Amino acid sequence: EADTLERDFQHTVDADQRIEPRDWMPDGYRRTLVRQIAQHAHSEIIGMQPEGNWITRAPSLRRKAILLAKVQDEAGHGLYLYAATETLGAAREDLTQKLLVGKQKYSSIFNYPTLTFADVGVIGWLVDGAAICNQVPLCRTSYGPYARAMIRICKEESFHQRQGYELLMTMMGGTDEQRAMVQDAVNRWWWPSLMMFGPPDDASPNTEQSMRWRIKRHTNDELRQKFVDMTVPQAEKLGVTLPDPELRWNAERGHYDFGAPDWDEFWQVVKGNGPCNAQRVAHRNRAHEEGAWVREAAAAYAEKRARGLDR
Ligand code: FAQ
Repeated sequence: EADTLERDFQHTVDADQRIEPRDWMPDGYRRTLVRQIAQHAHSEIIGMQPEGNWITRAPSLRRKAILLAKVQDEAGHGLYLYAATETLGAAREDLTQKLLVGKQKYSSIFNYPTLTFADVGVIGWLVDGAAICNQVPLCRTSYGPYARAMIRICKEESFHQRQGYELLMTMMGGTDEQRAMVQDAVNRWWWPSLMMFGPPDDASPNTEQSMRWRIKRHTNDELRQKFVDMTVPQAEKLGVTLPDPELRWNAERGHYDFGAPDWDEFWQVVKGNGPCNAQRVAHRNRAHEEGAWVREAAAAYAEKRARGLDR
């Protein structure tokens, strides 16, 4: 009987139909989804820190309002994604705990510092750009609640990407010093952005099975290539140089050739040894402790309401 269930499941997936929370699914499929979606949710929540660092120092009221709204959107994305894991039977408290003690990962990209305001623009342009490349195909992922969450998230991400690009365009039209700030930020964020897509396919243990289950719709290297192809013309228009001497158009392939990121650095960051890993996790722990009274008050209120005492 288990065989029939598994066969029917794969049939549904192969027919490009969605798997819904009450459908039978293999344990490995459920585990992989909880892993990937939780990691994605944690990335949104930790990802609030690098840009949050600049909210109090934004150069104008307009830039401050925009940045506040973007960072709030990221909190929202984290919440929808945690809700998607709950449909798989995960408990949000448990996932939060695993993030706080370093047992679950979040994206490597958020372990790099934001040194100037140009970093805010470059995060919008490159980091949100990479996020969109990776996430648009996830709107067609086989698990229904994840696919549906991705539709709204992608709409907001493309708005974020445009605000980053517009910020950079404005800075590039400014002084020499501002242009140098943008170039410096691009130099620092380019390679980490390429690493967001994960290890090369031949070093990616999860890709093959995730493709068969149609959780992932493209491999890590396919999406990285797509990102490079999309970004090079944007860099030219902006007037910045991407820091890769091997980057050039390959007419035969119809794609840009590009150099390899430093994969040792990537694994170091993933293992917790990046420039800001300790700071990011410590900050999240502090925020969690400082928010304890809010959780207690909300739980007390919910209990009171359940007993009908608020009326
Ligand atoms: N960082 O076998 P694979 C955002 C881990 S966008 C850290 O290839 P998989 C928006 C991987 O987990 C960022 N760890 O794994 C935003 C696995 O370890 P595990 C979030 C990484 O899952 C913008 C191991 O390496 N986006 O937040 C990374 O098939 C601006 C082997 O790798 C998503 O999460 C990495 N870069 O493919 C917010 C998208 N790459 O778990 C604020 C959804 C790999 O076995 C500001 N996720 N690892 O212990 C995915 O598409 C996939 O999970 C991949 C990795 C492509 C990231």
